Amino acid sequence: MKIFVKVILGYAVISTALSAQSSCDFQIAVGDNLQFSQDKVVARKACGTVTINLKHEGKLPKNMMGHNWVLTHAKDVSAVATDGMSAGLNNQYVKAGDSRVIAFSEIIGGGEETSVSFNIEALSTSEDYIFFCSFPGHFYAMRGILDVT
Ligand SMILES: [Cu+2]
Repeated sequence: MKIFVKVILGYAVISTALSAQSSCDFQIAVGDNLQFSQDKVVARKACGTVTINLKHEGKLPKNMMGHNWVLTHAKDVSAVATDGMSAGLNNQYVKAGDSRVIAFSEIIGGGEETSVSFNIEALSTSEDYIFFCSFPGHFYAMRGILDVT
């Protein structure tokens, strides 16, 4: 009986880990350079809500090497990043009320973490979505694809 309980518990732990991984929750790391730890996120509409956990593993403060996670349609990246530049750090380098922005996190510096959740049901499986960092000058290098399935 004891063994049986252990097996059941073990299975529950493993299946919880697998479902968390496969995945409506994503871990993305950044550092003191212009790079996300992954350049592609594949997320399922069935998730309903998707959460991006962003962790800055570097040392530099956010006014020097800040990073965030901003999601737009591919066609809007440059315009949103340009408008974000003049919005300033206090606005997370995102223009206030920018309707082209699907989701964005705050800007974080070394040692900090943040997360952003968004509804994926409204997104289309046939469109191209890009995530990028809107810190001035970063969006050229810091970007990746959000693939909606
Ligand atoms: Cu950045």
